Amino acid sequence: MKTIYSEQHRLRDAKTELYGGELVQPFERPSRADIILKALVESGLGEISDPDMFSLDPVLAVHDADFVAFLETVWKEWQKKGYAGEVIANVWPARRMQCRVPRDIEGKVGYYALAAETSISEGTWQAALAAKDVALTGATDLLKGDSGIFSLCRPPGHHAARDMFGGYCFLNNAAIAAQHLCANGAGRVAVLDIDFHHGNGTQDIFYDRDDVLFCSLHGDPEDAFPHFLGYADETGSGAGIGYNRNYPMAPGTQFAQWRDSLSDALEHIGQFSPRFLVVSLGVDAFENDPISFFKLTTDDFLTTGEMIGSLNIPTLFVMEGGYDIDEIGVNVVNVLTGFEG
Ligand code: 5XA
Ligand code: ZN
Repeated sequence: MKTIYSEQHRLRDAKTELYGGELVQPFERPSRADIILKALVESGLGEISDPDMFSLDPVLAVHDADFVAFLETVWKEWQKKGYAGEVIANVWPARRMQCRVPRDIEGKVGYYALAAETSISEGTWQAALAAKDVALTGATDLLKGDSGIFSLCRPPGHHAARDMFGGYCFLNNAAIAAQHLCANGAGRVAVLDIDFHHGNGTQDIFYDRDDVLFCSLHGDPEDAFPHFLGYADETGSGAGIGYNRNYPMAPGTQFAQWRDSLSDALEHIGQFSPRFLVVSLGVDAFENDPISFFKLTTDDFLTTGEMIGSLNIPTLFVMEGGYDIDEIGVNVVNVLTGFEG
């Protein structure tokens, strides 16, 4: 299987994450991609290619134009205001307040942020742009006839909604790729999100669509980020009713139960009969992940890949989360190896 990878991911190198009331080194750090790449090379899974460059048009097909302009300029505006640290949201349009975009950069950050853990620093926008190129190049390869591609995106994307960033995500790489497939004649596309966290951004983007099926396996939002989306009763709206499926699971969930949810999602995807499948590939369901609470083992990721491969649908894997640095490489390689059969 070919991997698409860009060195530009290094430009996303924030120094701070708000975690447990402290500013800590971000869990989402450049070494994640380095270790995945090393494991891919050692596995001999396939060639590693640079991405092609794409315009902003495929981004604007799923994201709000003012939001994109905000991401592009926020770091400069923050510095112009004289702030010394990284961009961190500290105010929101909470209940019974006005949901409008203020002139001041602090207000804008609060308007567009869905969480405060995600600092923005110099280079974040450039890295996010490169990650969308990595995803779009993978999608283009699928359109040319490849049966499986891995887009090693960093920063991740599945929390980025039409007009919100957070959860380490800025542009929704998987959604941009899925929409690009649709726009290029794919017809029906399914997105399967197996990251530990609910893909609230992807759900948000496709919620009223019947040509994109979204299925997500994740920690119950009662107990896990993003807390305010990802419940089982969110099934779509308008034409999209029935095209959104959430599988929230409790703390301590083991593979037997997780596999049942995956089987159900795959059966549903099979019935939908999409021309392409996009997998939001997070490996933070791993038992040793420092910020998650599922109990999947390294071997379980191999089975996961085999199960996804059994659908026999051309598939684009888009990298999302996973923070056990020691095992992130082997866990990703196992999913892709299992898929290849
Ligand atoms: O998939 N999303 C993540 O791994 C990021 C979660 C951020 C929690 N504050
Ligand atoms: Zn995650």
